[in-house]
Parts: sequence; C-alpha cells; structure tokens
Amino acid sequence: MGVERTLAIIKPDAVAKNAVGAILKAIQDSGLRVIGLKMIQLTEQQARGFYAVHKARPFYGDLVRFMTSGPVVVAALEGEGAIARWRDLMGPTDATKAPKGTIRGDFGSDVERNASHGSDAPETARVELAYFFNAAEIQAPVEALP
Ligand code: 3AN
Repeated sequence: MGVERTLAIIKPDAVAKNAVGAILKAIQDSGLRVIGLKMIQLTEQQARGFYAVHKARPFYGDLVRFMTSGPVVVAALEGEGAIARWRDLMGPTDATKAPKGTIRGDFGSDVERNASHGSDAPETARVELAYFFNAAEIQAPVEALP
C-alpha cells in the first residue's frame, strides 16, 4: 500500500461545533500527518463541482446547501495507508450508525451532517487534493527535506 495522501474536509457542522481542534488532534494522534491545511468558505460552484459525481442523487441540492452553509477546513493528510486509515477514523457515512470514538460518531448528526469527508481511493484523493491545494500549499514532511 505504501505512503498515501488523502483529502480530509471538516464540514460546516463540525466547524460550527468548535470541533476543528479535536478533529485535527484525533488525526494527528492516529499517526497521520497534516501536510496542508486551510479554512475556506466554499462557493456554490465549488461545492457543486466537488460533489459532481452525486449530481443526479436526490440529496445533491441539500448537500451543496449544507456544504456552503459555513466555513470548512480542508486538510491534506499523509501516512502509510492514509486513505483507509482516515476513512476508518471517520466511521460510516451515516453518523447515526457511527460508533463513539469515530469522528462521525462523536461530532456528526446524520447522513448529511456527518462532520467530515475523506477521499475513497488513490485517484479520487489526487483529484480532490488538487481541487483545494496547489503544490506550494502542501508541505514535505521534515524528515523528507534534504
Ligand atoms: P462518503 O463521504 O462517506 O464517501 P458518499 O460519497 O456516499 O459518502 O456521499 C457523499 C456525501 O453525500 C456524504 N458525505 C454525505 O454528506 C452525503 N450523502 C450521502 N448519502 C446521503 C443521503 N442519503 N442523504 C443525504 N446526504 C447524503
């Protein structure tokens, strides 16, 4: 599997709950590294583009409204098997089914207001990271520097 990069989004519900620090701490305590980080307010166009794969789904409009309802924090994560590890740490999409101790179990409310997003595969991770970060905004880990 090797070292991977993945995109994490702390969604507007978790930002509004003042849970940004707790979620970043959980990420770092799990051993994943934060190599890029910013708080942004998504435009409607950005949210529509990000969730374009879901545009035919009945929840698409609500999802875009929710994701633009307040600021989000986008983070680039790196680590061995980072994609699966971040998804395991988040728990299932439906926060009502997510165990305590997972991000969605602790900070989410339901299938839409589920506190966080994570890329689901290497190719989506590449596309999603590039959606929010340019190369200069992603830091090399200190031990990788010359
Ligand atoms: P995940 O983010 O866990 O990969 P996806 O890709 O199935 O889940 O869904 C993308 C986002 O769409 C979810 N994070 C969730 O906020 C929203 N979503 C998925 N299914 C529903 C649903 N049935 N009703 C409302 N929102 C949904």
